[in-house]
This record gives sequence, structure tokens and C-alpha cells, in this order.
Amino acid sequence: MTELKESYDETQIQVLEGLEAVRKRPGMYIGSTSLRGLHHLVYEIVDNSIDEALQGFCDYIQIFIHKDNGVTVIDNGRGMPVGIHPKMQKPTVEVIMTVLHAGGKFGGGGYKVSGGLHGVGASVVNALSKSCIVEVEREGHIWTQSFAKGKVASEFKSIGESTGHGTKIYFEPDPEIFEEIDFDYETLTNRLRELAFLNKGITLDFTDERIEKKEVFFYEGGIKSFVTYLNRNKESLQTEPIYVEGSRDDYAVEIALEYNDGYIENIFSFANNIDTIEGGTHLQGFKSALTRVLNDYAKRYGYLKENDKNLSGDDIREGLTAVISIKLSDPQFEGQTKTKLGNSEVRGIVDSIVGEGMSTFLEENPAVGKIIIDKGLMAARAREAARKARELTRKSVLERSSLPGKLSDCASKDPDECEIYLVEGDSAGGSAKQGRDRKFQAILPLKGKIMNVEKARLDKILGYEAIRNMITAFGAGIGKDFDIQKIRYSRIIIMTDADVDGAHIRTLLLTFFYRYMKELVEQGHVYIAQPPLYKVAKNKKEYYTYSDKEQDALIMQLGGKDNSMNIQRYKGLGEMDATQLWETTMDPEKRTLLQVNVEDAIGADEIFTILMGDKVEPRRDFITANAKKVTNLDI
Ligand code: 28F
Repeated sequence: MTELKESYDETQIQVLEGLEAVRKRPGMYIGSTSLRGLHHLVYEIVDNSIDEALQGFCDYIQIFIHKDNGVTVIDNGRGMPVGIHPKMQKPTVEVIMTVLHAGGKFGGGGYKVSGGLHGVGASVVNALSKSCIVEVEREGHIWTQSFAKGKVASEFKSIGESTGHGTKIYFEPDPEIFEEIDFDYETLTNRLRELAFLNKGITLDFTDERIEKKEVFFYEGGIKSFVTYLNRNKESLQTEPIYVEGSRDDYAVEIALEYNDGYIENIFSFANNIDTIEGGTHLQGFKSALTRVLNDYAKRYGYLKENDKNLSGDDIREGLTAVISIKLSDPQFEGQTKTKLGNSEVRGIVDSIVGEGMSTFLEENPAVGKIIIDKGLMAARAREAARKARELTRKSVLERSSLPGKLSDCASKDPDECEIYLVEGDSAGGSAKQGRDRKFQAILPLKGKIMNVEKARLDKILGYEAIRNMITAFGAGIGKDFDIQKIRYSRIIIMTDADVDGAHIRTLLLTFFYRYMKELVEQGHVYIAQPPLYKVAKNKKEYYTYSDKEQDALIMQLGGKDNSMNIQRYKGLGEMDATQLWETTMDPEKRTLLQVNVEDAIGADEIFTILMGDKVEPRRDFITANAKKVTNLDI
């Protein structure tokens, strides 16, 4: 046996062990085997095409979801190299598809952006696919090789001639691995749209053959178009977003920003096309540059006098929508979910690029400068009022004795087992109080209308008793002071009537939580109680149903409507007595709760803006298009 042969065998064994490991513990490589992990497969492959595009060799990517949930991705790049890999002594395509981490660095120079959060590439997708076929057009030929569960199923060979160039990968997710293999149209289009925004000039052409739908994403303006898109349902204060780009060494920075007439700060940051939900040094650099440049500008042009206090970062970011995108060759991701950019050198780079770009813009566009500074000055005045109001609530939160009088607290003080019902109206509140298990269930009746927090600042919101009561009862503060560690209940349960008013209050509450106690929603602490719609009594037996569909089914089951049957339709919680409310809606053994989750912050912001914002038209469109979703609160 020659030495070469021996090392070949060794690498062969390593390859098998590598992909075996992926199949044994898929979660380690793609996060999970749920829908999220499934979609990750598509992102891995598309990211490889995007990498090819970022190096300047590809501008068109097609994505197909076939009827059986097989996926094809095609790009018009150079095509994977078709020669023999010098070190591995086998076709490079086979190496890319079967060796874990192969292709980690693409060529020289360019950013290896690939891999979403996990950066593991095509071999992982191959390992987790029942079948996978690669086709490469390059050097006058069409080349192909196929695989099954990561193992070679056919040798790499030419199957014809072609003058084209590019890479095509077909894969069929392995149902032995994934809990579900049904791709979600919205999830895919949202990510593909985002990729098109983040990589201007690239066309992402998506076809879902299951529903015969096609969408093409292409944005000449890149993240500038992204900001326009994010603000599309808001009243913008500018004619177009401000756009700044620049690069230092291996770092390419782009930012786009636009103010709207609202009060919400909406900044999305990305590093190598990955959504850095937890922020990081690029975000810090952006914020510090923006605050500095705008204060300098305000001083220089007399908006702020010599002795005036500077505008705070929060003042300056009120009503700001921005996207920050950085591409770098060695990103360090930190934080709980590995979505925080850690590279310390990035802070100064982004700060200096944004600082220069923004200064130049303001000098050239004083009218926009005035609008932004005026907005910041208004925010500063309101902030002072809000600070005073917040101080008051904080004091009352600290003194346990001053829990709201309306609150019927539970006996337990262990947040993990405690829950609080937010109940619409005093009479339902009374039944809930009587019916509850006071060991772990607290009741807070909410009287009157909750205000629309989307249209007001914190100081005004705190003027509402219902809001103050919630803040005090929860015990975790609000807004910037909100600290989820201090929360007194692990489940916040909204219990409203099953009518339009109930739905309205529910939306208002959710908006409030999302805007001012975001972690509550993000970490799944918020629930919607499901009171029954009907009670049916027949032969001394009582049945409760929770939807019209369930009701129809029950009546069928009971042999159809007749005189011996008594049907009651509940119009409000107040029509149930304490026992009924407990049995149908509050008893953990019997109730169903809808957990509110906000997977996608961009989508969530959009829904709240549409539902609660000023523009009537998008709201009407949204409600008609999503009538079902809204009632299910499937946000
Ligand atoms: C449908 C998915 O995977 N596209 C790809 C390329 C192009 C090259 C490449 C890929 C070189 C050193 C491995 C071509 N010519 N689409 C894709 N397009 N991989 S994947 O090279 C692989 C690396 O180690 C390519 C010259 N250099 C690179």
C-alpha cells in the first residue's frame, strides 16, 4: 500500500464520520430539526450563491420549491470548480458536498459570508437530504454528481456540453431528520427579500410550485430601498432615506436611515447578511456617530445654544428607521443567541464612516437637518416629562405595599408559578376573582379604554391608570427601565370578550407590551385566554365550544338541533359565573391558552404599525387579507 493511498483512506473515514455526526446531531449544525432548521437548508445553499455574487461573478439566483418540498437553487456564477481537489485526490464538487466545513474560505480576498448562523455550508445540507444532486456548467460541459443522505450515489462526470456557467443544487430534505418538511412561503420570501435588500443588484427569483406563485426580488437601491420598505406604512419626514457607504481595509459598511412622524426607534443591523438581533459593535458605532454629528450640527447652526444640554441618543433616535449592514471577513458572533457582533475594531470603523457621511449629508441638505433636529428637540422636551412620570411609578413599584388596589394578587411569590389575568371590565373581573385558584392566579381588572400607545410618548401613556396598574403589578418597570428578571408573574394572560371591542383591547395591550416590555413578548410570557363561544345543554349535560366550527360539529354529534337542546351564545365574559369561568377558561387542566410569539421583528413591527398607526388604507388591506390571522393573533 502506498503512503498516498493510506492517507486517502483516512480522509475517507473522516468524511464519513463528519457527515454521520451531522445526521446524529443535526441541531448542532442547523440549530434545530424544526421548521426553522428546515428553512436553514435553503439559506445555506442560497448563501453560497450570494457569496459568489459578492465576489462579482453572479447576479441571478433562482429558487424553486417543488410540489414534494424538494428544492432547487440555481445561480449564474462561475460554477463550482470541476477539477480534482489536489489534497483530497477526488473531484472538488465531491469534496465541497461531503467534507464538513469544506469551502469555509472561498477563494482569496472575498468575504466568506456563507452559512447563516452556523456557517457550515453545502455538505450539511447534503447530509440531511434524502437525495441531493449537483449540476455545474463550466469549461464547456455540464457536470453532475448525486448523493443520498450525504453519501456518494453517483460519480462526478460530464453529461453533456454547454457554453454556460453556474451551479445548480437540488435537494430533498430527509423526513427521517426533520419534524416537518413543509416549507413556509412567507418565511422563505421574507428572507429572500431581505437578502435582495442587503445585496443590491442581485436578483432572487423565487417560484413556489406547490401554489404556483412566483416573486422576484431585486433592489437597485439595496438597504436604502429596505428603509423605504420598512417605513412604507408610516408618514415619512424625508423624501428619501439618507444613505452612507464606505470601506476600510476588509470592512464594507452601509447605512440607510429615514425619520417618520412616530416615536418608535426601529434599527435593524446585519453583519454578513445575518440579522444581528442583539446588536453589537456596528450598532454602537452607528449610534455614537449619529448622536455626536447631530449635536455638533445643532450647536453649529444655533438650534442648541452654547449652554444647552446635548440631545440624548434616545431623543435623536425617536421616529428613526435605519438599517446597518457590514460585511467583514472574520465576524465574531457573541451573545445568548450568537447574534451580537463582537469585533471591537468595528465600532470605530462604523463610527468614522457614518460620522463623515452624515456630516457631509447635513451640510448639503440643511432642510433635512432642520427636520431631524426639530424632531430631536421635541423628543427632549417630552423626555423630561416622561422621566418625572417614570420616577413616580418606579417609586411605587419599589414599595410593595402600593400594589394597585384593583389587583387581587396571588398567595405565591414565586414568579415561575404565578400568573396574572388581565380582565376586561369589572364584572368579569369579579367572576375571575371568585373563580380563580388564588394560590398562583392574580386578577387585574382593566377598566375603560387602554390608549393607543403607538400614537403617544411614554409620559402620556403613563397618564392612564390601567397602564400604571399593569406596570406596578408586574413589578419590572417599563421602557428602558424594564427588567424581565424582576417580573412577578411568568404568564401574563389577556382575557377579553370574544367581540370586536375585546379584540381591540387585546391589540392595544399587545402593542403596549411589544413597544414597552418587548422581552415579555419575545420570551413568550404573554398569552391569550380562550373563553368559550357557546354553551350547549342537553339531557342534563353541558358542553362548551370555542369556535363556530366546533359548535357545528358538536350539534351534529348530538344528533342535530331540537327542542331538548339549549344553546347559549356568550357575548361577554360577564355572562359566565365564577365556576363556569374557572372551568372553561382558567383551570390549567382544561383551558387552552394561545401563546403570543413574535418570531420576526420586522414582521411584528409592520403588523403593529399597520394595526395601530395613522394610515387607514394599509390597515384596511391588512385586515381583509389577514382576517383570520388577526383573530387568531398569529403574529
Ligand atoms: C446553488 C448553490 O453553491 N454556487 C457556488 C461557486 C464558485 C466557486 C466555488 C462555489 C474554491 C476553493 C472551495 C469557482 N471558480 N450555488 C453555489 N459557486 N464554489 S459554490 O469554489 C469553491 C471553493 O475551495 C468558485 C473559482 N473559485 C471559486
